[in-house]
Amino acid sequence: MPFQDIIWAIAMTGMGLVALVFVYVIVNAGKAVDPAAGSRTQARIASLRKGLFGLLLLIFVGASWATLHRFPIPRQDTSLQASQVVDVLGRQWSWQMSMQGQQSGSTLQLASGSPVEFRVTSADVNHGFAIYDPDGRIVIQTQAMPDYTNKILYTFTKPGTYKVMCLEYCGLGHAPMVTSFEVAKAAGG
Ligand SMILES: [Cu+2]
Repeated sequence: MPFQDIIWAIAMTGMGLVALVFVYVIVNAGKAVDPAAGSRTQARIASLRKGLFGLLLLIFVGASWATLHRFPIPRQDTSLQASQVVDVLGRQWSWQMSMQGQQSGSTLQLASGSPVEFRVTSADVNHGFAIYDPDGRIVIQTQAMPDYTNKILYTFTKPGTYKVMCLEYCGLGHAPMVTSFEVAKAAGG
């Protein structure tokens, strides 16, 4: 069954249940209520409400933990202790990436298996710094902002040629604002 049909079936079932509740309420609206049965119902509703609140709380905490426990943004106010540090400067319309100890102007060479800290900033307007793996999948991204440095941390596992593209429209030369770098297997790693 296609995914959309499953969602459709779930939605129709849910709407059907709501409609049934409406019908039940309308049919029973005119009937006189036995006071004892009324207070029993009140008590049942109160305990149901408590249970539902507990369930929602559990779902909220569980979903928050599941989606945030590996928060992808490292602390910005301390040194990240990465063995490889790359300074990234975006400008209209090119990327300048440099690592200490490597000749500027040549293609950046990184090693896989150990964390790389990218310190990303901009010389003019906001740019979006995004790294794509050799298969064209985005692996990490952050904003390149003037007068501010955003730090991101990433450990490459796949050797190959990685592409950097701008993710925020920054003027006429935005589309070709592309560069690349190499990731090689670390010696002995
Ligand atoms: Cu751009």
